[in-house]
Amino acid sequence: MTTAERVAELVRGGESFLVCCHKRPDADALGSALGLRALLLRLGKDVNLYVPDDLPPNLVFLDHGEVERDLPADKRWDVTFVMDTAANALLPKGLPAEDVRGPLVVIDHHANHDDVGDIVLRETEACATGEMVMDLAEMFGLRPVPAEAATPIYAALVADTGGFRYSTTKPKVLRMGAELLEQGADPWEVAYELFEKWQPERLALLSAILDTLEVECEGRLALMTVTREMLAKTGATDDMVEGMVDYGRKLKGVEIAALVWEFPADSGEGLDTKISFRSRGDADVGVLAQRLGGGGHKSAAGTQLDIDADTAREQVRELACRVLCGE
Ligand SMILES: [Mn+2]
Repeated sequence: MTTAERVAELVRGGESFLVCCHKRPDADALGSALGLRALLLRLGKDVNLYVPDDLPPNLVFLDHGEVERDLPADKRWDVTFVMDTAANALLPKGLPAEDVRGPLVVIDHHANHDDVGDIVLRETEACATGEMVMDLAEMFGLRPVPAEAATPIYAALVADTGGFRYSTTKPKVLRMGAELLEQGADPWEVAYELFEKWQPERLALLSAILDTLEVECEGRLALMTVTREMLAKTGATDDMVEGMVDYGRKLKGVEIAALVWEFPADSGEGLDTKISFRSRGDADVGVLAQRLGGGGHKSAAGTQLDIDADTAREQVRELACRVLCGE
């Protein structure tokens, strides 16, 4: 039996399901979770969609009251799904113990991952976890997908393909996009909510970040920094940093862009440094991030270090130059 068939069997045999996604959800995590919830409801199942974190402002449009911030007490689930999650550290907080939640089924598309989950359905070729939800819908005989699944799954595909631009945008993905539009997704609404609709503080932050841009390695590496001071000065919030690293990659000739981001430490004391990587071509930033204790995809990855931003920037510079130039 394939893993997909095993998952289908668990769905057919179960009655109550808990669906969640990784910490600090992005559009693919939340969209694929909402999509799976809609499918399970169509199959007559009982579903709770649990996301304890605040939704970033650009994803609020996806939630029409489906998302539960707290779990009902005294309830048990036959199976728990965690969407788009590649690492134990990214499991949502407050996930119930195994005797309450049942087996943990991970649906994911990250090539770099640890051993999270009891049953792992992972398609590293999929452009998004949302694409895998479309394949599950097919198995359940739910294609075309129900209207209530269309917008969240469409958002998942659009976000993880950078607006159907990345090389993961296979013909199959565009056919799925077409189906989702036919089922009611509004392409401009989704694109505007996900990528535009910037507050003035965010544009001011972009301007400040661009002031920190340095190009190294004969124009192949772009380095940028966000400090707490820059956030305070511009009035921007941490979720506005999302996507800023892409600006480094826009520069002609840049193969790797890195954004070094001062971030309140997980311990609650002092500052950590998050690093986001983007790659344009052959360079594998997933491997680069892994060497710094993180992970991700070949073209988009990240890590978190408990050192200051300047030291982190130096480490990134050294490591990325070695990857690019073999020095
Ligand atoms: Mn994803």
